[in-house]
Amino acid sequence: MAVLAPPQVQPQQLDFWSTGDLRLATTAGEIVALDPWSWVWFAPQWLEGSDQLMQRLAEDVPWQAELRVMYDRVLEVPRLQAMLDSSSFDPEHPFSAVRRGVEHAVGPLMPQAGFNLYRSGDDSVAWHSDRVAHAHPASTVALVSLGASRRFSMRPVGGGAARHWHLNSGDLLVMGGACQRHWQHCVPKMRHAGQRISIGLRATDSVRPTALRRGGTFGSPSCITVA
Ligand SMILES: O=C(O)CCC(=O)C(=O)O
Repeated sequence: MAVLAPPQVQPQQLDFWSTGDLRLATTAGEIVALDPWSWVWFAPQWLEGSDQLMQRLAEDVPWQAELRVMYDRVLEVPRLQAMLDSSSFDPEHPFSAVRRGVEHAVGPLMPQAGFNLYRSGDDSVAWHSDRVAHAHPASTVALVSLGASRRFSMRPVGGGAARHWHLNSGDLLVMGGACQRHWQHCVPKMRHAGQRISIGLRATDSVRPTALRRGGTFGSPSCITVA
């Protein structure tokens, strides 16, 4: 099957939501088709005021260091993590504002939010696909980046060339369609990096991002429907 040419979304002023120091969705970014069923929407500088949000989350999230058994060894997971129900945040908390912004952009979200704190360049997340796809094959995963810049890579599950993005503070990256079945993603270690927090929000369905609904093009809708 022919692979779609990466569709382009013209940057546009969405400016739909702001509160306090936070301002969301200043650019629509670009949507790239990874294969006929999988797409990534990358919206750089989607969130202004990300430093304050990073500070609040660093203080307010109950971060956990976890251990994992790998073969016969017990290893520390190389980052701090938390999985929280979004309702545990006050509606006035900047996280709640960001969640409403993501929901506005991609559609209804699952209540759970995943948080990762990368303390330095030694912290990372290895190649994986999100487990949400086991129950929801067409799930959409939105990642909001805060703090230090890190590389984010995706590679086809069956092998093939990887794609890379540089995620800066305030960027939004959304993986949609069949990304969690056909592709894996990772944040590799790097030599020098400061602290970074990522917020992961998930939708059970393959959604059409606002950027597309507002006039972007992505071939026909069936291109983002899991076959
Ligand atoms: O930190 C990121 O941007 C990626 C996080 C991730 O892949 C995950 O939590 O499953």
